[in-house]
Amino acid sequence: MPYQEPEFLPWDGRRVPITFVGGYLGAGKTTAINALLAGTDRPIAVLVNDVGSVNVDAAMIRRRHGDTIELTDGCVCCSSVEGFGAAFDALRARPTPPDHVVVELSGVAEPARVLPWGNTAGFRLDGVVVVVAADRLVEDDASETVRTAIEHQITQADIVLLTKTDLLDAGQDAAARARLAELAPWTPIVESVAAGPAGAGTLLALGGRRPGGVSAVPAPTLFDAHEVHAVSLPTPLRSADVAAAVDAALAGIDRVVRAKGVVAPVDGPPLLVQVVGSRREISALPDPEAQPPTPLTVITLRS
Ligand SMILES: Nc1nc2c(ncn2[C@@H]2O[C@H](COP(=O)(O)OP(=O)(O)OP(=O)(O)O)[C@@H](O)[C@H]2O)c(=O)[nH]1
Ligand SMILES: [Mg+2]
Ligand SMILES: [Zn+2]
Repeated sequence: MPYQEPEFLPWDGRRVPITFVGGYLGAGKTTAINALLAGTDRPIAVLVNDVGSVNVDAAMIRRRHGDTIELTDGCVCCSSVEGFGAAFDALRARPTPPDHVVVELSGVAEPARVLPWGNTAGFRLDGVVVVVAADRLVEDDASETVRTAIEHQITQADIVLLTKTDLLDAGQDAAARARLAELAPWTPIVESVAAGPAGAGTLLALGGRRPGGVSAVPAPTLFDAHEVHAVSLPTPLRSADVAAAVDAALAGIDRVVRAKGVVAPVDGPPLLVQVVGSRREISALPDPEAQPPTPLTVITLRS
């Protein structure tokens, strides 16, 4: 059944601004949103869309920020529209509105496709932040799909948040910025270092989407170009063996662009596993009690 927009406006007609945060898989959206939330005590509601059946990101954000709603198992711009509608209904049912709503889109979302939701009853669109990982802009062997996806997303941004410049040398850094300037010459760029206390103001007060930014709503092609798998690691597993087990599990899977999950070794606290391209990060969870283990959500490119 198609989503039915309510006819009444909640909160005496007040409209709560919405910021969409898009950007390709693993670009740093969750990291940036957590930094932004840490830098403000305004009541902000966060909607988190993760394509896997387990919403690792919502748990990561919720641990530090109570007001988090998860949208799981599909991309809100292509296949989880009802979940999106239900989340807005739940917000509208509150007696007091949040100050602002931040939506983390899935890494395969086309931000332009969700823009109409920005003006659903009780809300108004504040803007679209697209998170762009600098290292992706200068990848020599980037797949055509990934390159096109990122370029598409960049053209839909009101503001670009550039991350991972710390991974580049001076020459690569200059090349990444030149590429970005070419792709989005009129789009303001802020950096992840500024996404903390100062960044909250910058990112959350775009003041309404710039008119004319997007001329057509693109077809949802990115989601179809990707495949989502749930991969369980062998058990029991010792902490020292987690990295090797992740490598072994991923070695058997072609064209992995992203993997993440929470692993519970038998001899230590749970570990957060993050894989972006060829880069791997295994870290302790800040508050291990709060999160049960999950299979690895592995996203691959379809060939
Ligand atoms: N070096 C570096 N790593 C970063 C930066 N920002 C994020 N990361 C790392 O990149 C990985 C992915 O970060 P997330 O914030 O989960 O990225 P995301 O865009 O939310 O990922 P998905 O929601 O799965 O698409 C994690 O291992 C982060 O620690 C950055 O500025 N520099
Ligand atoms: Mg995320
Ligand atoms: Zn989508």
